[in-house]
Amino acid sequence: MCKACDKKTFYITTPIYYPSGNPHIGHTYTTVACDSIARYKRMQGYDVMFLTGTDEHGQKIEEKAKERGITPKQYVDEIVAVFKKLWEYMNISYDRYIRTTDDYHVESVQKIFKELYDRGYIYKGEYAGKYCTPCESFWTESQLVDGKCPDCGREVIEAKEEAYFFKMTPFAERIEKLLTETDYLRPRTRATELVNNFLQPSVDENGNKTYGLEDLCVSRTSFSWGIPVTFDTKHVVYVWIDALSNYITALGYENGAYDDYKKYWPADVHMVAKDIMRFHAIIWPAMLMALEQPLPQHLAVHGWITFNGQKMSKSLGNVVDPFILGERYGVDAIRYHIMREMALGADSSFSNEIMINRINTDLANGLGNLVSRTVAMIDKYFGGTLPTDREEGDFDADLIATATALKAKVDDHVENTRLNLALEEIFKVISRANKYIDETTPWILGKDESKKARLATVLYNLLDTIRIAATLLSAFMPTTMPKVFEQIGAAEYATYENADKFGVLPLDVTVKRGEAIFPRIDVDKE
Ligand code: ME8
Repeated sequence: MCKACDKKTFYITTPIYYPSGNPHIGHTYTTVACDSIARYKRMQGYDVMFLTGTDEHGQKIEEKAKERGITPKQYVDEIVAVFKKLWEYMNISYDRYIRTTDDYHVESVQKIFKELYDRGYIYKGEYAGKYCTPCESFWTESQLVDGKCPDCGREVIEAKEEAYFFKMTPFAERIEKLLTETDYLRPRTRATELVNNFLQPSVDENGNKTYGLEDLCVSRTSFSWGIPVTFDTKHVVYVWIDALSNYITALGYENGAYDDYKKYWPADVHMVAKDIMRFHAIIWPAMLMALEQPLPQHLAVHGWITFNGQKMSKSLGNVVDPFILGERYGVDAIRYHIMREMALGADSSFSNEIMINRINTDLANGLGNLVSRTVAMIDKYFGGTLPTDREEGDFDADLIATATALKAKVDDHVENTRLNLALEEIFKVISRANKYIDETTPWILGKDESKKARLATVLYNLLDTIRIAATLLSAFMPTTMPKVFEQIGAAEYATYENADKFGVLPLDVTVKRGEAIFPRIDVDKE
């Protein structure tokens, strides 16, 4: 709760992405999904903090910069500019952008590292293990798949060096409970896999529960592009303590750059894909437990956008460029498509054909057609302004009940990060409205002078249903919905508060014909 304004707060984060290559449609998915939730929450009256950013340290970046003969900072600056440009292009309403190279973050991470050391949770040891250079990940023998990196399937090398470690076992039992007994992890079905693969609980001969959870290597000496450990400067903080801390340093934890920690922490939703689930499900809670800080409410884990069955990724080079898609099909159509296709927890295979069909069926034929038919009929039969006489008839009650029940359903799905289902519900109402046109046959009513009041009622019901659907959709498709409001004469009435009420538009509403909101894509031409 914000003390100054009495509003409930809502804090949502994307992962901070590696600027080791340009962003693709996978990064776009997570960011667009968080953006839609942030917008929905703002619409509901929450004081929202939506954080995104970039994770800029590490060996891979150091190497890439070297190849190009520039400094790592110059290298990341260029790519960060592309990330920011993409988020602007995709209409992402983030409130704050953190770069792990920002001074305040560096300062906080150094303090966090020292604090964990002083509390006895970080100790010095030696690391020997299998290392995947492209993924910057150490693996144990048992985690390898056919002797190769379990994330990218490539060769690993033997590596050994002095390193600091973070003790994980003191937190294992609490983490197991967090994953299996609370609503932290979404979907919960992933808890078993995490517990078995990483916590590895077992009962010893004396009946005591033990865990096979390994300590985490948290410093490196083999490269220098990282945050130096203040009390042992040949070490740099290694990836996860640097990266995960962003969620609190961006609010001002252990730094003077911001002062929002008390207001927004703990986070309401961290959204990530399954590749970094274990870090957010196990290491992040352990770090917070060690620092004696409150734990985030929810970790929402989505699957991967795949292409020909493989994860779309920079290192595999099979990426789809969101700028190109947006130019071709429209930013909101892309936002809609990726959110509609991805079910929480499952992968979603990217295909142009599915995307075009989806855009044509739902957006052009479904919503676009509903708006243009309704507005065109009001123009044709009433010169653009409805008369105020009304006559109720068959099918009205069902349409109105369906439309007014929508908000509660969408609220529930957004609350539980099921964005595909939220969109599915909205489009059921749009289909219901299109069916209502077939049931009430306004073109026949229009031929009969004595049916004018009935015709006005039918067209009004359509407008008010569109208002409800478009209001709820405006969090997902923020560019095009204002155009819908404009056309249906709802600009001042399209509020969240009105989204479960019917009869909100004035009886003598005036519509304004405009361009097709979602033009149909010619499949053959494509
Ligand atoms: O892991 N499908 O950065 P990263 C869906 N810096 N989502 C995808 C995706 C795909 N094919 N590819 C990427 C890192 N993503 C760390 C994170 S957080 C403290 C540190 C999205 O650039 C998805 O959100 O590899 C995934 O978790 C993230 O990008 C990984 O981004």
